[in-house]
Amino acid sequence: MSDPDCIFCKIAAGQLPSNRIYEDDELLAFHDIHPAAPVHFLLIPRLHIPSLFDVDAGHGALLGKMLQLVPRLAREQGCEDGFRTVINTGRNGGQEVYHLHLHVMGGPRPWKKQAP
Ligand code: DGP
Repeated sequence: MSDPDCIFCKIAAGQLPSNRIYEDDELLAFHDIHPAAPVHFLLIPRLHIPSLFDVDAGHGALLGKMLQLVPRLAREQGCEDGFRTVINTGRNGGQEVYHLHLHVMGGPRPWKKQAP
């Protein structure tokens, strides 16, 4: 299920451009448009889940697949010395885009900006 007003659903559908680094039938990863680190990409499910608040037991396999994919993609993007993962959730969590996404940030420190 997708939301026609959601920018990440549009990116997943190819209706908006993105710099993709991975995709399969359930997940998509692409570079963040405002990188906060030398490597900064987002991993999203194609399924429109607005936030971590909306996750339930039926999403367990999908979330597990996302987490399993993170270290592989991080290594492929050059984060051999480690990386940071962030899921901003809700207004007080600083979430800006209401389609569940996992930030992966890494690369040589110090990073120029405060990470999201
Ligand atoms: P947040 O919801 O605060 O966890 O962060 C949303 C992130 O999404 C933010 O770092 C910028 C990024 N972003 C927003 N719009 C676009 C877009 O159209 N393309 C890409 N590649 N990234 C986007």
